[in-house]
Order: sequence, then structure tokens, then C-alpha cells
Amino acid sequence: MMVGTTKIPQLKPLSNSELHKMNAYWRATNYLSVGQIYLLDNPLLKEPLKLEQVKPRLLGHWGTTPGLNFIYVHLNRIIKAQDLNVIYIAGPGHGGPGLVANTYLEGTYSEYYPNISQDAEGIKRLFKQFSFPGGIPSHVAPETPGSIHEGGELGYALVHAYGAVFDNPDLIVAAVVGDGEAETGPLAASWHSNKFINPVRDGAVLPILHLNGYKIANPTVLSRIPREELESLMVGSKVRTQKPCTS
Ligand SMILES: Cc1ncc(C[n+]2csc(CCOP(=O)(O)OP(=O)(O)O)c2C)c(N)n1
Ligand SMILES: [Mg+2]
Repeated sequence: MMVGTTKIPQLKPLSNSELHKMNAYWRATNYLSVGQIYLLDNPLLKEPLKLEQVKPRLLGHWGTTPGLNFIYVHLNRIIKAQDLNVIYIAGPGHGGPGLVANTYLEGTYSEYYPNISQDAEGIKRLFKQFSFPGGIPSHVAPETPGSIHEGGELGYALVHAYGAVFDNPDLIVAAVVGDGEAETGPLAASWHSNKFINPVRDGAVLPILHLNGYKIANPTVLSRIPREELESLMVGSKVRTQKPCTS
């Protein structure tokens, strides 16, 4: 395919086996995430669930989590396939269970926390500790392996992404922006940051709008406007070649 004068390499579609494995991985991280939000015990649901096995006070944002998990597994595929240097910025850092689930499934979590072992007992502890007294926070936090900066205040995913790639030509930042986060002033202004990028000296930012329709339980503007309007907002207006004013 050609865009202007730039050749874009044709990428092969995923094989059935790759698709199957990635889908299974994604479902496993979703299970590990939902378990952290809800379960105190009976982690593999081997017996009928009892009320006392469910957390009495639910904390944690499920809504953003499957999306974060989906992006994580797909990024891992291209990182491995092309040996890329990628950092993941989770604007919806409130999807903490998702990032914890991924680091657990890939083995890193148990390396750092051997008591959260790769067996049923470890999964039970993983579930119980989430957003629980004496446990771990509901957001991506310093306790999450690989995490380098805790957020909390929505709006800064993209500015951090651009800051990371300045003078870092080999870096790709995958920056997930929640559609609710996109309504904050800082994020709405941050779409312009691409104007400061120098393609030779700087790395690349891949903004990913997580259009899940809601900010917690309320509808988002970007999910309610017509698709063409959203596309126009993301693409920006075409540069017009105006004749210089001669008068
Ligand atoms: C500046 C700011 N305002 C409010 C909040 C509280 N808050 C946490 S998550 C959230 C919803 C954000 O919506 P979205 O980015 O779409 O995430 P989703 O609800 O889809 O997980 C809000 C308002 C916050 N963390 N920061
Ligand atoms: Mg949302």
C-alpha cells in the first residue's frame, strides 16, 4: 500500500493458532481481573459460589479492564514479533486489576511476590489482596511490577507519552486514553502534542482511544457523537493550500 510517497509494509494477518492463543490469553487475564474485584475465596470456582466468598465491599473498575487486557496481549505480540521497545501508558490506570493480571499471568508478579504463587493458593491470595486492607491499591501503583509512575488524576496520559519519546528515537509509547479521560481539559489539549514531534530525533506515540461508551456509569461525549465527527476530531482538518494574499 502507498500513502503519499511512503511505502507501508504489508503485514500478514494472524494465523488461526495465534488468534486462538491470544484470545485464550485475553480471556484468562479477564478472569484474573474479575476475580480480583469480586472473590475472597474459591478462586477457580471449583465449588458453587457462596456469598461469604464474595468481597463485602467491591472496589475496582471492571469497565476499562477488558480493553486494557486486549491491548496488552496484542502489544506483546508485536513486541515479540518485531523486537520493539514499547512502553504502555494506561490512562485508565484505574483498570489496575488488568495490569496486575497480566503481570501475574506472564510470571513477573510471582517473581517479585513469591507468596502470590502460580497455583490455586497463589490465585486466591492475588484475588484477596486486591483493594483490600493490607493488600494492594485498586489502581496501577508502585506495587505493580514494571510500573514506573502512578497516576490517579485523569488527563495526563498523552503528555506523558510525548514527554517519554522526546530524544528517544527507538521508543514507541502505546498510550491508552479513556473516553472519559478524553473529556478532561489537559487531554483534550494534548491531541496537539504531535506537532512537537521530530520524526528523526524522537520516538513514536500511538494514542489508543478506549471508546467503551462510559466514564464509570455515565455516557461519554465521544461515544455519543456521530462517527464522522469523531473521525474528523481525530484526523484534524486538512491543511488548505491558500494562495498568498497579494493585496
Ligand atoms: C481529574 C479526574 N477527575 C475525576 C476522576 C475520577 N474518575 C476515575 S475513573 C473516572 C472515569 C473516567 O472515564 P474513562 O476514562 O472513560 O474510564 P472508564 O470509566 O471507561 O474506565 C473518573 C471520573 C479522576 N480520577 N481524575
Ligand atoms: Mg470510558
